[in-house]
Amino acid sequence: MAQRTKLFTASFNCLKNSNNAYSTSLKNISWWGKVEMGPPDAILGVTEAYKRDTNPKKINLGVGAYRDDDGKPYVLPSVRKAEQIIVSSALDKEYSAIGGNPEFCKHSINFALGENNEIVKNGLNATVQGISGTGSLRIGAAYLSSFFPGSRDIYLPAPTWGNHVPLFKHTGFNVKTYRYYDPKTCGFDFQGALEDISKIPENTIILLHACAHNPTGVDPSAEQWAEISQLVQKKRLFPYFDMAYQGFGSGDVDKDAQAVRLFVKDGHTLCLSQSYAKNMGLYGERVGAFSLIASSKDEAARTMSQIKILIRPMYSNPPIHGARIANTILSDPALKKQWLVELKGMADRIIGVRTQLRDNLKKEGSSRDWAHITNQIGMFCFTGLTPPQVEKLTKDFSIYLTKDGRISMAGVTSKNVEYLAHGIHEVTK
Ligand code: CBA
Repeated sequence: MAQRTKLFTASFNCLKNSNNAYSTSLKNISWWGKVEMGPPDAILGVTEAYKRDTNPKKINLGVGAYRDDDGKPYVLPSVRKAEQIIVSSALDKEYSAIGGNPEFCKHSINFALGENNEIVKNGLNATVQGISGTGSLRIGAAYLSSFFPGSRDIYLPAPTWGNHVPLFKHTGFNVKTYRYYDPKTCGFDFQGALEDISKIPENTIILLHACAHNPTGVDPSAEQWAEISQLVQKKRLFPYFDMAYQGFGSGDVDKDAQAVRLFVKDGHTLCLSQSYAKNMGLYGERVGAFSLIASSKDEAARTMSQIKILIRPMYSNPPIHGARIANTILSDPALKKQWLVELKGMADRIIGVRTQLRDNLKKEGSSRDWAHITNQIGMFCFTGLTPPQVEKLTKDFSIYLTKDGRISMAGVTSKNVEYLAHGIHEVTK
């Protein structure tokens, strides 16, 4: 022991005495010298730039996060109520199960498929709590990457939410696209989509936005969904639905779930990722769910076991608080009713500012056709602004949006809409 202490003191003194040499040699060991500076995130990087801007008139229309008409983040009263219920129950802080809160999972899949659906009744779903929409998509991607018996290609709509691409690439998929948006009409390219989907090789995964497509705000009609469902079935493709905006598209949670419910009714087995970030305003709580609809109860059970095996080394088990909030709302009929009214209120405010933006552009004297502002739905408007116009809007007016010309309508208010319309007109006239 004495010998070891002596040795330690000697080497410590040696280090102290040669402090310069020590730090020089450390400087020479550069493990990360070849790591390049990465670009800021295309969406969240916009918020960072906005925060640095000192212009009092600045507007952040980058990230899809709801604001009230004063431009303030909005915590739903139903969420506040649920939190009070949770606090007064003095629940423990034990770990959740690997698959999360089972009650929440059951309510979540019923919320997507409708109460009393045949899938849950017959035990055909494997549902786990995920870390909001992104984490739930990631669980699905990891599962498909390990177990999907078909191709390693995945087809995404063009364009799609920017994060879909790295998310699927990181899990080993080759990302390909099918036509979705027609810039000429600022609407859904139905013929283009059908043509491209019909060329996708069999046994391939296709990603579909369930409602309120991001970034375009353009959804297929009920009739178009029916045709897409038939084609996907005929081509033996595997559908993966991303439903991050249930209730935010139309204000009606059942209407927004129509595509997923139709596919289930048509007999597809599928994957579904859900997020409660937008519809419950639980952004930072990270509440979501991943479901796989299997073809038998036994298949669902085996699938579930493998999903849990994938989750365990990723993050062990999900956080408890946000799922408790969502579960409290979804399981209490009175609170759920209140929440649905508040959700419709958010959707309606966005629909209202779409009209205000269009009217103000007209007032500014813009001769462009801005019909798509009111035709598109959900949180976003795909304005058609070009990257140089976006840059000018940011530079001259401190209006922040993503380079593709997408604006988050959730950040537009009755107070800033005039200024926004003025800026848009100035850069597009
Ligand atoms: N899918 C789609 C289609 C989305 O638009 C988003 C969020 C998510 C993930 C999944 P979360 O993990 O927060 O539940 O959402 N997209 C954004 O609203 C934003 O939250 C957006 O501005 O595009 C983001 O993370 O980029």
